[in-house]
Amino acid sequence: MALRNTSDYYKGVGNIPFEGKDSDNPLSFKYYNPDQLVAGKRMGEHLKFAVAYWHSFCGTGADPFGPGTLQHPWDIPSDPMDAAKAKADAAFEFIEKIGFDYFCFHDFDLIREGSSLKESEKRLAKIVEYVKGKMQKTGVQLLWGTANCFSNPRYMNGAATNPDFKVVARAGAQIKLALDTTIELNGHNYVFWGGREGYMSLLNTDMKRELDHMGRFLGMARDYARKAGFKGTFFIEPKPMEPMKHQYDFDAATVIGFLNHYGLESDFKLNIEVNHATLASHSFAHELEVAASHGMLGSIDANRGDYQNGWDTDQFPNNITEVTEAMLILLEAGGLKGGGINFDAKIRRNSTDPEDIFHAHIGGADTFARALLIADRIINSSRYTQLRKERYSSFDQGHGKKFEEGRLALKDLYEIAMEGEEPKLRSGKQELFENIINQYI
Ligand code: XLS
Ligand code: NI
Ligand code: NI
Repeated sequence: MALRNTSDYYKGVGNIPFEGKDSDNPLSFKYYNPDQLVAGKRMGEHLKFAVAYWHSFCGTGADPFGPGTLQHPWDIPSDPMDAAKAKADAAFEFIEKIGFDYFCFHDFDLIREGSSLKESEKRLAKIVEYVKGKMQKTGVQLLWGTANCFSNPRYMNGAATNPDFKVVARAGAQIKLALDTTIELNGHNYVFWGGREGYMSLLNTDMKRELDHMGRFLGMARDYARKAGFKGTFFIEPKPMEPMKHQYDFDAATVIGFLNHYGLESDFKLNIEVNHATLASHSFAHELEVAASHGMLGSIDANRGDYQNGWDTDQFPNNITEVTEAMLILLEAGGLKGGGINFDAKIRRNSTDPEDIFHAHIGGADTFARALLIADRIINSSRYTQLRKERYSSFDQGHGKKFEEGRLALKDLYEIAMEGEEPKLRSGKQELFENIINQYI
C-alpha cells in the first residue's frame, strides 16, 4: 500500500483560527488566542500547549472488552520506518493545524520497538533524524520526552524497581536512549512516570530496597543527561495506582519527600496530571498547590477523570471550575517551572471521525484559556486575594510576626495566651470565596 501524502491525513480540516466566543464555527477557538496578553505575558506563553503523541497518534480506542475502533492509515505499512514516518507526517500535520507549539512523546511512540536493544537503538536514531526535519520545518518544539518502561512484558515487575538486576540494567539502557533522543531533539524537559514502579503485593516486595534502587537509578539518569549537555528539568509525574496496586510516586507530597530523601530536589520538579490527582483522592488544585508551595510546580498533564468511574479515564478537560482553581494557583506561583500544558488525554472509543481529535483539543485549549482569563480577573478585580490575606493578618505584626520569625518559644505562647482572652471565632467565609469564583466564571 502506497503511503499517503504528508499533508492529507486530516483532509477537510484547515488551520484552526481564533474566532472568539460568539463564533458558531466548531472548528475554531473561542477563547484560546495565543497572542493575547494576560498578566503581562502572551497567553501562548502561559499555557504552552503540547500534543501527546501516544494518545493522539498511537491510541486506537482498544479497551479490555474490545479492539480498537480506529484504523490509522499510518499504522498500515509493515515496514516500521515507513509506518513511523507516516505517523510523524500525520502528527506534524495535526500539530500545525491545531496551532500548538509543542509535542511530547515516549521513545516507542515514535517507532515500533525492535526485537533487540541494538535494533531499537538503530530505529530510534533513524526516526529522530526524520522528526528533527519536521520540527525544523514547522517550528514545533519538544516540551518533553520520556521512555515507555511499562508496556513491554519485561517490565511486569517494574523497571528501576525490578527485583531482577538484569531488568534494571535493561531499563537503564532504554532510559539512556530516550535521553539521547530527547537531547537530540532539543527537549525542554524529561519526564519519569513510573507506571510499574510500585507493587502488586507487599508480600513479595522489599519496599526499602526498591525505593533505594529507584533513587539511585534516577540519580544515574540525571548525571548522564547533565554530562551530555541536557539543561532542562526532570519531572516526576505522580500517580497513586494503575497499572500497579500501589505506585511509589503516589502523589505530589510523597514524591517531594522522595526527591528530598535521595538528594534529587534541585534537578527534579513535578508534572501534575489532573486525573492522577483525583485517583489519589485529591483535587487537581490540591496537587498543584502542594507542588507550588515547594517551588516544584514544573508542568501539567491536562485531562479529567469521571465522577462515576474510578480509573484514569484521561478525558479532555472541560470542567471550567476545576481549571479556574488551577489557573489561580498557576498565576500566583508565577507560572510553571520549565514545563507547559500537555494534553495527556484521549478521545472516547466511539469518537471515530478524524475531526474528533480537533474538537477534543479545541475544547481542552479553550477550557484552559478561559480559566486563565477568569483567574486573572479574580486576582486583579475581586477581593479574593485580599480576603485570603486578611485571614492571616494576625501574623503580620506583634507576637504573630515574632512567631513566624522563630522568635517565640512554647513557653511564650503559654504566657501570651494567659494574658489574653479566649480567642473569638473568626469565620472562614468559604461560601463567599466560592461565590467570588462563580461570579467571575
Ligand atoms: C499514564 C501517564 C503517562 C505519562 C507518560 O497514566 O499519564 O501517560 O504521562 O508516561
Ligand atoms: Ni501523564
Ligand atoms: Ni495518566
